[in-house]
Amino acid sequence: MSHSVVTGGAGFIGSAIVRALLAEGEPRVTVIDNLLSGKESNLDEVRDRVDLHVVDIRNYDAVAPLVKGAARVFHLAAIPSVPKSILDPIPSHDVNINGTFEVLRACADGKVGRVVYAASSSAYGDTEVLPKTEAMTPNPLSPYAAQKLMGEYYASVFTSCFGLETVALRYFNVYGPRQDPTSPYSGVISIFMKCLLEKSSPTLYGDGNQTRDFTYVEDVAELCLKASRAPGVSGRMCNAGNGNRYTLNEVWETLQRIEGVSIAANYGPPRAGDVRDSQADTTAAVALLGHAPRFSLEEGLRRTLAWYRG
Ligand code: UD2
Repeated sequence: MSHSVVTGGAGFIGSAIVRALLAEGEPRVTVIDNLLSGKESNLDEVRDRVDLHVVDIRNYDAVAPLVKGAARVFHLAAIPSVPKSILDPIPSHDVNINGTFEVLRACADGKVGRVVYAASSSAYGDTEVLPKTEAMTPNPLSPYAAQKLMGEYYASVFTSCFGLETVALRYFNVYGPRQDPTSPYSGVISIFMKCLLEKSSPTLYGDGNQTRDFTYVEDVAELCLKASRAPGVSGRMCNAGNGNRYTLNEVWETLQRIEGVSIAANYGPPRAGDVRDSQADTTAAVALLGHAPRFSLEEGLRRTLAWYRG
């Protein structure tokens, strides 16, 4: 067997990786997802070429046979969200750390070719210097950031101690079609999309001048595939961002301009655990993995808006 597996493959980013794998020529893709936040409908267009297993990643006995002998495993299954991890840290600790450990253990035991792990830019926390480079000392500001960082460390330890090839990619605020806007923990751009179409005001936490390196989901999926086959990178961590940064105010203004509306935002207190500024240095990803993001923020926002409208 030399199949590809995506944990969290029914999620917004995971399903983009599934579609990218199939577009690249994989005949079928195995998806592991407990459908807690993932949705089978995210796989609608490719459902006949996906083997979906509704399995929790903490269940080693269920995961092990599914990853055994896989050429590559993309590990995205997680409980995301900085604020959710502060309000209720136990579930995300269990899934993001213990679940990741079980996936890595199953992959090592099953002689998987390579694991690509979805790490998070939140590991950097607040830094005086921008853009953020991989050599910077991590400074997690929330349980979620600490959990995702632990996953990176475990991936690298599985490489050095157990011979499992791994690459960790620190995602920088990924957005795009299929991101679920319905929870208070949803990504800010999905919330903006919902507000724009409902003609309601979003609430910006703080002054709205915090910055993010918003990265279009297809660019991240493409980079994940590159990371799964690049030579000489096992055990490494790389930024997976676009390389830009925009304030929330700028993003909301851009969306209003695209839509031709004027809707003032509301402002609320800053959010606990929030990072102030975030921007990826993409030098390593370009040099080591051939990263070549294709979507400007405006183009990504236009495509995302078109999807939500549909
Ligand atoms: C973090 C990580 C990101 C990813 C994500 C997963 C950083 C810099 N980024 O994203 O890489 O791992 O977690 O969940 O740590 N906001 C509002 N109004 C809203 C919602 C959000 O103002 O209705 C603000 C929020 O306070 C923050 C920004 O928008 O300053 C982005 O928030 P987010 O929840 O979309 O993502 P973030 O940055 O926590």
